[in-house]
Amino acid sequence: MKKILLPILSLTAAIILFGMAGCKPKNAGDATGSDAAARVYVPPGKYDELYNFVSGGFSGQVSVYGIPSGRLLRVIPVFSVDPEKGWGYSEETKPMLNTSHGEVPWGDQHHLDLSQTNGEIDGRWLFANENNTPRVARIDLKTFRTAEIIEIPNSAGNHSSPFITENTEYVVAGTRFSVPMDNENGDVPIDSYKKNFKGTISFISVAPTDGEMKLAFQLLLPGMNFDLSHSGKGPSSGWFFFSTYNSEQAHTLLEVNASKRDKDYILAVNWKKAEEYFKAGKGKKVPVKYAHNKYSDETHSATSTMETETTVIDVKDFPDIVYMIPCPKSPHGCDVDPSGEYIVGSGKLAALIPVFSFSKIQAAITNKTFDGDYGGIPVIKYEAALYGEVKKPGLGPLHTEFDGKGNAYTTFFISSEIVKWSIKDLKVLDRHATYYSPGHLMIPGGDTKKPYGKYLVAYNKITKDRYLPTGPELAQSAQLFDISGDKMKLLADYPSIGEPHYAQAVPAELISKNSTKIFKIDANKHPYATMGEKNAKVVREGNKVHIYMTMIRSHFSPDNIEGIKVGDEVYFHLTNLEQDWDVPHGFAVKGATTAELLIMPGETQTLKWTPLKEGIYPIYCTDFCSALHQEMQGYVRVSTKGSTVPISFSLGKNSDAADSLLKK
Ligand code: K7E
Ligand code: CUA
Repeated sequence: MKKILLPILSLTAAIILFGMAGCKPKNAGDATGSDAAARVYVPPGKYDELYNFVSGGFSGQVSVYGIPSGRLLRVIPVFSVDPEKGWGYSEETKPMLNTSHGEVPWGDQHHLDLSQTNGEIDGRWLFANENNTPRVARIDLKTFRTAEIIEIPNSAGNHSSPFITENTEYVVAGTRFSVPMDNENGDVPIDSYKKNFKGTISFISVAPTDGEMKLAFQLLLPGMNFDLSHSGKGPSSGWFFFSTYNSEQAHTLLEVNASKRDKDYILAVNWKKAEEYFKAGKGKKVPVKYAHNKYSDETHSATSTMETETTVIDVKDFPDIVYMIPCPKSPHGCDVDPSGEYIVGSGKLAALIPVFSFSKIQAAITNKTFDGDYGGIPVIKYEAALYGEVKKPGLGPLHTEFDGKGNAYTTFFISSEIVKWSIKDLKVLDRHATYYSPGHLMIPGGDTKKPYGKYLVAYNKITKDRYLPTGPELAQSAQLFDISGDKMKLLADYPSIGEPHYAQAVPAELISKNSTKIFKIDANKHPYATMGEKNAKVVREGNKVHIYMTMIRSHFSPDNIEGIKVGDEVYFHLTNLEQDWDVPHGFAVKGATTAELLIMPGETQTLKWTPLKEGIYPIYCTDFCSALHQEMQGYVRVSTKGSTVPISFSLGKNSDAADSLLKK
C-alpha cells in the first residue's frame, strides 16, 4: 500500500508545487517560427480560413474566433444573460434560461461538439454543455444563437457532455457527481454514498431535420465520477467511451481519497444495444422534472416546457451494454482516433498514456477475458484491451486530438507542453512548450473521422507574464500552432474569454454559406409584431400597457407617448422594419432595470418596464445605425397613479411653438 501511495503523493506534491505556476519552459520569449507573422496575418478585408468555437467555462458563453488571425468575431450567450444582446433580459429570451430550479442565468460551460454527418462536421449545429445545473444547449449556426436548451434530470455536474455520435443521432450527457436519483429520497447521510449515490449517462436524441433534442433514455450506473467521453466511429460505431474517476467512491477529500487506486476505468458503452433495449420498452419510466426550452425564429420567442418523465435502464439488468476497462490513475480525456480503432485515456496522475484497441476490446468481450466486475459491470483485463502505452510522454496528460495523418497530440498540464506522438508505434515525435499549463487542445475536426490537420490550438490556464497585467485576474490564452510539418511551430497567442475548455473549429465556408442575414418581416409571427409604421399603437389593458413600436432609420414610431401611469407594467414591443443585412436598432429607456435590447432586421423583441416615479423618460436607439442615429430618440410621459391623462401617441407632431420657429 505504502509503495503505491508514495509516488502518488509525490506526484500530488508536484502538482501543488508546479501546477499553479506551471513549469516555465525555457526560451519562452522567442518561441515562434520565423515566418509566424505572415502565417497568421489576414489582410484587411480578407476572411479567416476557419471558424473557431471556444467554450467559455465560468463565463457560461461561447466565443467565436477566426483562425489563423485569432480575431474575436462574436460572443454567443448560451448559459448566461448578455446585456449586449438583451439575451435573458428581453421577455422573448427569458424562458431560455428556465430550469426546474427557476431561472438560472449563469452556467459553467466546458465542452462543445459540432454536429456531424458520417463522422464529418456538417456545419449545422453546435452543442454545448453546462456543468452546474446540468443542461445541454444546441446553437443554430445559421443565426449563431442558442436555439434550444434541455435540462438533464438525475444528474449533477454534467461534465462528460455534450459529445455526439457519428450522425448526430444522440448527444450524451454523463454526470460528474453521483447523487441519489431525483425520484428517491435524497435526504440521506453523505457517508451513505456507496449505498445511495448513483451515476447516470443520458442519451439525448437529435431530430435529423430541425435538430430538436429529446431526452431518450438514461443508463443507471454505480456511483463514481464520470469525466469525459467520445463516441466511436468507423469500426467502433455504435459505441461510446467514458473516462471515470473516483472508483474509490470517496465523498470527501477526493484529491487524496480518489487517488488511492492504481487504476480507474474507461467505460465502454454499446449504445446501439442500449437503444435496442430502450426501443423494446425495457427501460423503467420514472417521474422527474426538467425544463426543455426552445427558441423560434418565426415567433422570435422562446418557450419553456416542464417535462415529467424519463426512461432509466439499469445496466445491472442488461449485462451486455457496458464494460469497464482499467485505465491508470484518474483518467481525464477519453479520445477516439479518426480510424475509430484506438481509444486514448489520459490519466491525470499517470506517467504514461495507455492506448486501447477497439478490436481487442471486442475480442476480450467475446472471450470473456474479464477480471471480475465493478458494481456488476464486467471488467476487461487491462492487457486484453491494451494496444500499447506511450512511455514517458510528460507530466499530467489531459486531452488528445488527432491530425488525420496517424499522429496524436496530447496536452500536459504539469509539464506545460504539447506532445506529438505516433499512434502506430507509440513513439514521441515532437514536443513543444505552451505558456502555460494547457487544458484542452483542438485540431479542427480533430475528434472526427476527417481532421483538418493544419492547425492546433492549445487553451492555456495560466498566462502569468504573457500579457500586460490587468489586476488580480489575468486572461487565459489560446496558442495557435502550425502542425502541417514534422515539428510543431508556435504561430501566435491571443487572450480568450472566460476559461476555455474544449473548442471546435471548421473551415469557414461550411458555415458562412448558410449564415442568416435578415429575418423576413413578412414571416414574422410574433404576436406583438407591428407590420408597418401605420400599425404602431399603444394599448392599455388594466395596468398593463402594450406599446407596438416600429424602428427604421432613423426614428421610432411612435416616439411621443403619454398616459402611462406610475404602477403600470409597460411592454415595449419593438419591431425592426429594416430588411438590410447588419442594420440592427437598439432600444433603451431611462430607469429600466433590465438591459438594452438589440433588435435585428425583421425581428420583434420586448422590454418590460415598470416606472416608479412620474416624469419624462427618454428612449433612444443604442446602436449607431445611420448618420442620424443620434436623432433616433423619443419621450415617454409618466403621470401619477390616479392621473386622468389619456393614452396618446404620435410621431412627427411638433408643438405649435416649435413649428412656428421652423417657419421663420
Ligand atoms: Cu479538461 Cu472540463 Cu474538458 Cu477543462 S475539462 S481542461
Ligand atoms: Cu437606430 Cu441607431
